[in-house]
Amino acid sequence: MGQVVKGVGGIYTVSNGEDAIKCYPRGRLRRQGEIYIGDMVEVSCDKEGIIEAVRPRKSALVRPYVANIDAVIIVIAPIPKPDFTLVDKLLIGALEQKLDAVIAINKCELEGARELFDAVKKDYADLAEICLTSVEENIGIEELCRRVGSRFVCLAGQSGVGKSSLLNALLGEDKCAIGDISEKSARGRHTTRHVEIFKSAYGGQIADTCGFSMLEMPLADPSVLREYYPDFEEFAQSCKYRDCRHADEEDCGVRRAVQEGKLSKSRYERYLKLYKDAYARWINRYGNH
Ligand SMILES: Nc1nc2c(ncn2[C@@H]2O[C@H](COP(=O)(O)OP(=O)(O)OP(=O)(O)O)[C@@H](O)[C@H]2O)c(=O)[nH]1
Ligand SMILES: [Mg+2]
Ligand SMILES: [Zn+2]
Repeated sequence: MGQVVKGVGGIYTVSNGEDAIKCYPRGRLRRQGEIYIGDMVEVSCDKEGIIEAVRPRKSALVRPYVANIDAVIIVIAPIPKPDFTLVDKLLIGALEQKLDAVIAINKCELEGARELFDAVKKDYADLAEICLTSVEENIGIEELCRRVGSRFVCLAGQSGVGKSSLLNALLGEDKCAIGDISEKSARGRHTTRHVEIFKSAYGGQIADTCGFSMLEMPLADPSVLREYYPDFEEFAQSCKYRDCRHADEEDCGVRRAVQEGKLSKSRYERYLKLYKDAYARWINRYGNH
């Protein structure tokens, strides 16, 4: 048995902790989405390694496919402009999979980092550990390394925020290619195109991923979305209806908390947009009943 630490073009690298071998999946496991990076797999060896079976997963994230992680490090930066809806979606994914979440504000030496830190604290203080890092000026790297500890973590976030740079800094070695930010759009270019797992200093593992910028919410019942907003919970207690979705219901405790400045307006507005999108997709698929 071993762990899938890398997969490119249908060929997987499986490691038993010491040696790594190239493996091909057997039969139906060749289909896309059957094998996740991080999977524990049964391997048989003939001339080459064959992946025979995948062990049950402790956790699973899709697009990119990563299995068995303990925590997700959501990386944002002053440049490219943060996409907080993506942060919200990644947090929903983390909660759904019962993963710990860390938000790393990278490029913290740049202008705007302080304001970004305050905004992140306002919206996410109850939901994730928050830390500041700069690969450029070697700030917060040691601390982030300690936070990773012996866990298996995955770096996630927009293209160009510095995930691969952070990984290299955490490993103390240049293992991953890093990209340029294109000057015109200040957007990343998707330099990392596959997921790969590396050993970290404190006995854990770190997976670098590509941008996740296409992350879509699964087609889920929109009414369950509120379950992934634990920060709304205390205010939802005073909603008139127990199954209130905090959209346009009368006497909604969550909307009241927003009006009274007790709950972040921007976080609520992004929730409402995600709710309405999910609702529209649900109606489109199952009709209005
Ligand atoms: N100023 C500054 N630039 C940084 C810092 N960390 C990374 N960068 C730069 O940000 C750019 C993008 O870095 P990457 O590590 O390739 O970003 P990524 O998140 O892996 O991007 P994808 O692989 O496309 O998802 C590079 O030009 C890095 O040099 C930092 O702390 N400060
Ligand atoms: Mg990268
Ligand atoms: Zn409500």
